Amino acid sequence: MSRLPCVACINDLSGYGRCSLTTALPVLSVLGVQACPVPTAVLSKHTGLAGYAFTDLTDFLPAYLQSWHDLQFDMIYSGFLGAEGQMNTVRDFFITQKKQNPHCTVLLDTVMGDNGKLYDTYTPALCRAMRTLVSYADIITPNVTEACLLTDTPYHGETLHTTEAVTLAEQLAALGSKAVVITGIVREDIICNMTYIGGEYTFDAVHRTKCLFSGTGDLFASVLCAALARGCALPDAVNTAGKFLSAVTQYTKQQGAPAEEGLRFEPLLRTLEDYL
Ligand code: PXL
Repeated sequence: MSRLPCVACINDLSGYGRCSLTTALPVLSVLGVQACPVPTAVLSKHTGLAGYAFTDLTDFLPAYLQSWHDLQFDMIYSGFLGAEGQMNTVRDFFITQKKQNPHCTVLLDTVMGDNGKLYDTYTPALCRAMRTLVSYADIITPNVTEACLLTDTPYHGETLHTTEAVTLAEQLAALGSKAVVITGIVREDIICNMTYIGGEYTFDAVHRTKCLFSGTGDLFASVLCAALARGCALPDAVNTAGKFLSAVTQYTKQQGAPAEEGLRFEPLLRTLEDYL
């Protein structure tokens, strides 16, 4: 009996605002990948929207993942973490899954902030813990803000020259991840996503809309994850994610949607397979 690729998705559940699990689950499903959610926190809406209610699920996480000890995943996709105390539980899950299945790929989206600022619930201790988690990952997908935070590099905007991007990628790889994808590097009229593996780098350029919608990184990482789970090579998966994000961002801008409501990916979801 053939089986579908199966991914454990460690992320928060935000009721409103199109980010984290509400983005990951439909994207993986539409590409025929089984998505198994591991909620790290429940929020009524994402932290960029005023007055959100938040429950951290740190205490529930060990029992949740322990109950999966007999399951094997092709990939683990980890995103927003609710608190510093979750790091060891998540790390142990990476380790036990890799022991059971050496081919299990860990995609760590190092969600911490954007535009030079930390997200509301992220503390310096949580950022330090994220840095430790990087050493257990196969692929990390920091944006420019997160790449700077992880490497203690002063942040001076989303524009990076090639030499700066390569230096950041080298420093990130030195933290222990096999591959690094730095997302959202700004270059006048284009946005570049840089893939760095084994000392080699490629830049993948897409159209820049100059609008920053909430959950953009989550949509990018979710498409990347689904493409990888279906067997795409990393540079191809980055290309697919970049092209789809560009189309969705242009569509959302045309619709005049408020940035904090997130990307209107729903009407384009059924076209996602065409970008592979
Ligand atoms: O898009 C990243 C993200 C994920 N989860 C929550 C967030 C954010 C960004 O604001 O608030 C809860």
